[in-house]
Amino acid sequence: MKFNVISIFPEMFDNITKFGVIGRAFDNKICSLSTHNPRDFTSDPYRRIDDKAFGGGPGMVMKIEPLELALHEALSEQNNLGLDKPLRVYLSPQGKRVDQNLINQLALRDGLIFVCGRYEGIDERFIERNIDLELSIGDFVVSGGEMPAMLLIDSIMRQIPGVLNDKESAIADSFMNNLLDYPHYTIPREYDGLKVPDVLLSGNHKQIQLWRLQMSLWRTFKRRPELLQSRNLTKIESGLLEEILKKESE
Ligand code: 4FN
Repeated sequence: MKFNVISIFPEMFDNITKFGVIGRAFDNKICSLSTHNPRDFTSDPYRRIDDKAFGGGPGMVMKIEPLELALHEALSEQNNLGLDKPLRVYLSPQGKRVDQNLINQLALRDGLIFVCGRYEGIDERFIERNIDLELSIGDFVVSGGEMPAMLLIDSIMRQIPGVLNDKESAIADSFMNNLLDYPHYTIPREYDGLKVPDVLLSGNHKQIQLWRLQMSLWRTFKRRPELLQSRNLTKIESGLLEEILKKESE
């Protein structure tokens, strides 16, 4: 998988190639990333990539020309690698909200181009002419599209075969069922009077599995009920959920 990123702060992306499972995947050349700085494609002596907004108001807008030249460099690099028509993604608050389903779709592509905005955003004509998909990571203000892009790269890479080892994949698969995680515990068995639930010490694997599923269902129902909407519960699952809700109301 080849990532190209268009950003005026390309050094921010050095970090994600260095650490943890994602860093290892870059070392192993399973994925590669290159950046394209619009500032390198300015034609005026001040190297301006932004200017005042037409219509007035505070804040600056990123100019179309340096962005398009940076994009063309990204596209020709993808082309030289034999990847034609990479998906061009703009990270913005106007975009579609990202979820795991969308991440899985993106992980099927060979090449992705991310465009990161700064200031008040980018000239709308750039989006109209060049962008396939506008995506948002959530409804909160950020300073630029770089951190959202890095977050997506992390999440997408985890879904690419060979990035995680077998053990990591098994763990990752276990939370791919659209439910929140169950609670986790490790040693000591008792800490300042706080105990580990008895069932986890019982050695009864069937019981433990059911308890964990029940906790996952309960937490999801309580904290993120909308996640249960996307999927029908099995008979066992709805039984476990009913049981704990009944226990709770007693
Ligand atoms: N943000 C909001 C409303 C108005 C503006 C913003 C905002 C970075 C260039 C966009 C934000 C959120 C999720 C990119 C936010 C994202 C961005 C993202 C983003 C600088 C202009 C800006 C209603 C969401 C609070 C700044 C809401 N996912 N403007 O943050 O790029 O990807």
